Amino acid sequence: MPHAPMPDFPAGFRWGVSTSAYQIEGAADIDGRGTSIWDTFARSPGRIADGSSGDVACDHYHRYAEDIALMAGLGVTAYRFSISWPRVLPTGTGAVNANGLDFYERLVDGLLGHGIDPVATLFHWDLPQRLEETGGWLDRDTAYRFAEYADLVAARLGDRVKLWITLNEPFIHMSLGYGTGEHAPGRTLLFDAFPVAHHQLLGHGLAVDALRARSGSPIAIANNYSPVRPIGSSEADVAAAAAYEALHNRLFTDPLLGHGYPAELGFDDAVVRTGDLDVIAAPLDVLGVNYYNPTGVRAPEADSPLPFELVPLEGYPRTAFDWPVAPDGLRDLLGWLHRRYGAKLPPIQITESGCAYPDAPDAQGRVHDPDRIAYLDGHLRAVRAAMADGVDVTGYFVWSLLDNWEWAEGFTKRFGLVHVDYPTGRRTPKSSYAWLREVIATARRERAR
Ligand code: IFM
Repeated sequence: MPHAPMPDFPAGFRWGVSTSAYQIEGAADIDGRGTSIWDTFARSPGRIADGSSGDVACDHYHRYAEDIALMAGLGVTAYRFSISWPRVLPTGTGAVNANGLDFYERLVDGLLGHGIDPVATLFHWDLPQRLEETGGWLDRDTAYRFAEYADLVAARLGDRVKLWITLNEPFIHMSLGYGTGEHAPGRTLLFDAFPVAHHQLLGHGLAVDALRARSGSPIAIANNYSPVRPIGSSEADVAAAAAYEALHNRLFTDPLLGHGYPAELGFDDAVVRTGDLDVIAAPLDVLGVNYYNPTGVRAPEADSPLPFELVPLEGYPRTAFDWPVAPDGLRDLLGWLHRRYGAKLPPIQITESGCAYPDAPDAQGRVHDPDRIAYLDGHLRAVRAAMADGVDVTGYFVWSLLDNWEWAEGFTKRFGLVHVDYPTGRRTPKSSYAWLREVIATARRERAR
């Protein structure tokens, strides 16, 4: 087992695990939940690698108490989950499903009863299908519906949720959902998907206002970042790397932190109305950073529709997703955010960090996942090193508590600290769970001294 003793983390550092509603809850047609774009997408032939859906997933809707007990056993101080918009508002707007709000209230109260801070994400990609039928995030109106939904949730839970996260990875939702069509709702607009970026950000800004009016708790957004590694040093390669940097790492963060949209992307910004950028730049208390891997980029072929080409990075171990394991990328990324945004950068929490491996029980029913231990060890050290470099990082959430339904990959990718046997729902903590429990216990003991 690794490794040298983990460097100390300061008192108050938040130790957490993350999940999202559609990936774990199941209960898709139960207690009045409406249909989301992911129900529709997953039920369409050929969309999901193993033909599965999140209809049952980890059945967390019924097993949430068992999952809270697993978190308590792990010793985390926070749990990041997402609220399913169609479970609360089945058609996205209008009539409220009381059962939906009741479920999240039971979850939140159960967490608080175990001393675990509830961290609630309001949108983790499961848009109500009825809103997709009126244009989804291509339609400005969806931003206003999102703010109403935020207001409704905060009216019920605003006194108990300890950190709000408006959107999860709006870049991924825009690019895979509306750009390339690999995710729901399956649109293939490429660069014409820009209105989706703007309307998500507008929804975020409007939701920040609604949340502030109802809740004294801090507010964040969780962005996905990937440090860019230029492949080649020609002028064209450097320009390609800068274009990808602007798209992946700056498109959302620049306007959130008051810089407006990166001009070099040359988007048609006809959808941006006077005052929108001020709404979007509403002060944030925390920046959520989801990090998985760096990206290699070089100049595209002459006939490419894109201003860059993505290239696999050599020389790193790889996860089951074939993503390079590169903790140095996390330290670089945190340093880049710190340098680029300076005083405008709020404290950071790593809202997702994790890896998929094909973990399976051995003959004794134990699940050994040494690669995940090495992954988490490396990434925690990278966070600590960035903090020593001067970056204000106040928490780290592992993706994920449980093996779960991994979007277009279905059940084929396991990210959990806890193994899930999908046919029975049985949970088995992996060796990474025991390892992390020790890390957290040691850190919390140290800070109690
Ligand atoms: O499972 C996803 C999660 O929903 C969003 N961030 C990346 C994870 C792993 O792909």
